[in-house]
Amino acid sequence: MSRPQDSVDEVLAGFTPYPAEFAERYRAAGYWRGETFGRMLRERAAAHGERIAIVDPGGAGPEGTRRWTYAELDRRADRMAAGLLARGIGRGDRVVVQLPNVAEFFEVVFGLFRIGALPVFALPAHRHTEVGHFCSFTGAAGYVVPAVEGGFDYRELASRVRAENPSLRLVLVAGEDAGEHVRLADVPVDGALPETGPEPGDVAFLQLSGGSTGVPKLIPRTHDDYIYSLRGSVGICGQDERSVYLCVLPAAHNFPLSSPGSLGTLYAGGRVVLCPQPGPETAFPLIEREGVTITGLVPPLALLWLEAAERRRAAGGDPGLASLEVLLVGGAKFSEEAARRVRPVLGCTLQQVFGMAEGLVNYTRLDDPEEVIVTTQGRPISPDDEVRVVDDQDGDLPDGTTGHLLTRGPYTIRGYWNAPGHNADSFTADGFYRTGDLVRRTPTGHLVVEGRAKDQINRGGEKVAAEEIENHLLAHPAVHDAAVVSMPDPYLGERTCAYVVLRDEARQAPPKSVELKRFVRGRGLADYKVPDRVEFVDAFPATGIGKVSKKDLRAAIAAGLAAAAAPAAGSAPSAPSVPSVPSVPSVPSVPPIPSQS
Ligand code: AMP
Ligand code: DBH
Repeated sequence: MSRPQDSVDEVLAGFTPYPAEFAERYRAAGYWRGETFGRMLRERAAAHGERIAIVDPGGAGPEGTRRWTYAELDRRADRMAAGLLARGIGRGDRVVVQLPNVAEFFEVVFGLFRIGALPVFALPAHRHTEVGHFCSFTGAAGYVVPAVEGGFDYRELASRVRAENPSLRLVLVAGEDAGEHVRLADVPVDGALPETGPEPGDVAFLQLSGGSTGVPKLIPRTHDDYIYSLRGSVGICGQDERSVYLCVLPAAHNFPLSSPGSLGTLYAGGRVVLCPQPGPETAFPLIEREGVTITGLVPPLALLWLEAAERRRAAGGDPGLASLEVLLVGGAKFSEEAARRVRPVLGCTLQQVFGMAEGLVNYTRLDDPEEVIVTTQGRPISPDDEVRVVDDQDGDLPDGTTGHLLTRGPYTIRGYWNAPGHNADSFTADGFYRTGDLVRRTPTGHLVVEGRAKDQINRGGEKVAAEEIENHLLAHPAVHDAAVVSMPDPYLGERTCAYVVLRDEARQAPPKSVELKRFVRGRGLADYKVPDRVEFVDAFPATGIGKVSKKDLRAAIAAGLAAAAAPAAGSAPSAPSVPSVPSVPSVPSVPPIPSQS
């Protein structure tokens, strides 16, 4: 068992600090005010003790609803903190938190904040491969799960992960039957907490990157920097203690956590209502019953909500959204056409948000002209967010020209946690984060997301790193090579298409697409990462220097889908099934990379 000081040192060793002159500047400007999450909750409890902080509707109608006041959340966080300490979790320890949208999420996270242990924010969709990586890579001491959720038994996953990770001392289960693990409800105790909590400049938690590499990278965020982004977000989104935020997306994701999200809402002294299911049939009645004023959605969900509201109106009903003032949409590009429908159909103001767990968050402002709201992805929170739009050689481009977005600022990390190799690629020498996004800046300083240079598929806000999936496909005995690309999709924006070259020996009895999908799922990956489509080709098209041309692969699948969707002349307009996409022209062999001489 590592002693607390070792854990603190380990966290520090993986952390790239803000250079001193920047830290001083951010403090002098009043961005970093020396707050910590533990003290923030204490202060809110002192100011708003009897106000409701968290509403958890549970599964079973209004009578099952739990309502925690600020005073109660504060007391629960203290008792959880004391209980965790008593069970050997201490300052600097990493604890993987994989909870659905339940009140316990906040009890655990604030309990951890209070003792300076670091939540590692896993998503409910993550499975053995991802969770195993988070635990081993962070040397996690604890892991917190629900019992069974969405038909999946997280206790079994935890048993397996625990057997493989000697660092894992404590598995906590939010549920009645913890199996061989410890019931979360048995942890809280009355007990003294250390006099000195974490410092404002300490890493508060590790957030996940959607990533573009083989395994997800971890993002260290400090109390100072994250709380500044909350304060900025709360102001921009017009939140105060009257705000009621509906947490629809998985609570641990950076968007619903902080933009302005549940933590921003608590910062403002408002009320967080947890939505157990994201669909309109669950969300609309909750909005009406709880008087929800603000929520955040990814584009595919926003489309679902728009359709549901339109349908109810068309049937002479009322969707019951009168209390809703602001709808944030982000995580992936929201089409202008859909954006235009938000105000007339949902009766609220759209706020586009283009953010990243690494830091920078852009919002359209509530008082921006409607044209700006529907055609841009917003502008940065802070006057000290430095935004550069550059060409392939890092040369600055004029406004209006599309280029790579680089950013540096008071809440953008200077490095991934414990990843010197990736950091050399992902940050410039002077500390700008290479977002991998292609953007254009308008004369008003708003950004328009035009595309992506990183090797990632954005599946309706859920990010899939191509390399990660390619590695899993390559593990299949019949697969010689794999290239995963995006294909257009009217609902999710993009889906994943895996191009596969089979080994010669496998060509006589080639595997079916479904078999490869099943194989990837069987490797213990989140469901959203399983390729939506598999295409077999003899070889990949190559770029001039012999790399796989993903651009050509994307064009081929897009053209194939468009041809399949377009009614052939003289035939019936509906195409019942998508015929197979013409395979990419095969290149005889990949030319060698020219030598540097
Ligand atoms: P992550 O780094 O995993 O937190 O994912 C952040 C990425 O999501 C950004 O770098 C963008 O690629 C994408 N993203 C987030 N919001 C938007 C948006 N409103 N429009 C387009 N892309 C977005
Ligand atoms: O996609 C994201 O990661 C994201 C989107 C909107 C985000 O991190 C955020 C707002 O803070």
